[in-house]
Amino acid sequence: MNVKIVVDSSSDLLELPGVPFSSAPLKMIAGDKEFVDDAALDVAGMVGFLKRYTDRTGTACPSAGDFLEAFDEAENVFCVTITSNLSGCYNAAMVAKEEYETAHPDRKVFVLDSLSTGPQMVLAVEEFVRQMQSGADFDQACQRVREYYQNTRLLFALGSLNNLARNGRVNPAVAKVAGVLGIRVVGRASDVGTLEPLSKCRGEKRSIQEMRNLMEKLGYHGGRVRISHCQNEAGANALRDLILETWPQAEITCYMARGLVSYYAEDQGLLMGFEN
Ligand code: X90
Repeated sequence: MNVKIVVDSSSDLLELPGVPFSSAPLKMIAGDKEFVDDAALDVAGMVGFLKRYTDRTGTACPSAGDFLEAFDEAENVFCVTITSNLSGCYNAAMVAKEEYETAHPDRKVFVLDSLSTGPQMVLAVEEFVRQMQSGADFDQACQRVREYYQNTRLLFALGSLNNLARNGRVNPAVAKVAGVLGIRVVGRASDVGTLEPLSKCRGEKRSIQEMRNLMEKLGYHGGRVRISHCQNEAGANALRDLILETWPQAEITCYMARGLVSYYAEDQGLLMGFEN
């Protein structure tokens, strides 16, 4: 059976060694300049450019056609998208699924609305790979990922919510709090896939401590953790080390966010997906 995994670029994944895989890129737009969130994107260069750019900027999700292209000629496609509450990705993927299945009645596309983004999407993809490797068939694997996914969460710590507010993704009043120098808004992806601020922390050290405390409150007990950071490797590593103090067996990886997450999480932002 020929199975392919398709995500959008908010997952921060560029490839999956040994597994047929595609990422449909979102785009960041500043005037007539377009940054395509693919492997060729110079993320640090984009972040630097946007810091100096004072006009309006925005993002755009991939089209149904982009998803169709990503499905390629796979018999079965496992697809995960960023929350449908903040982006058109899920919608585009569902339109592509309809078209694909109509054109090829013997093929199947499963689309998971992550109600989240970044590292929580990574956890879903990794679980799907484990299921396929353990011999589950496609439908079983999709079903098990759905169950597994219910016991995963996303927490974030952001120093600025400017781009989120300016693009209508969070309430401007919430964004104002984060705009105060040195304040990080710590929050989570809500059950309906929106940003849910939980606390305001002064300084990175406190926000990392708060993320660790919140994950425990949310039922974390030593499972997998994925941390993506925007130009903040030190912060990601500090969070990892703090988690390991209490849960030395935890399996944790840290990595740099790609374009879309960097655009919205902004400089120093941290996102953490974990099993609870
Ligand atoms: O379609 C588009 O143009 C993309 C819009 C994406 C908007 C949200 C991106 C959020 C990125 C910020 C912190 C974590 C948020 C949790 C989401 C439920 C990262």
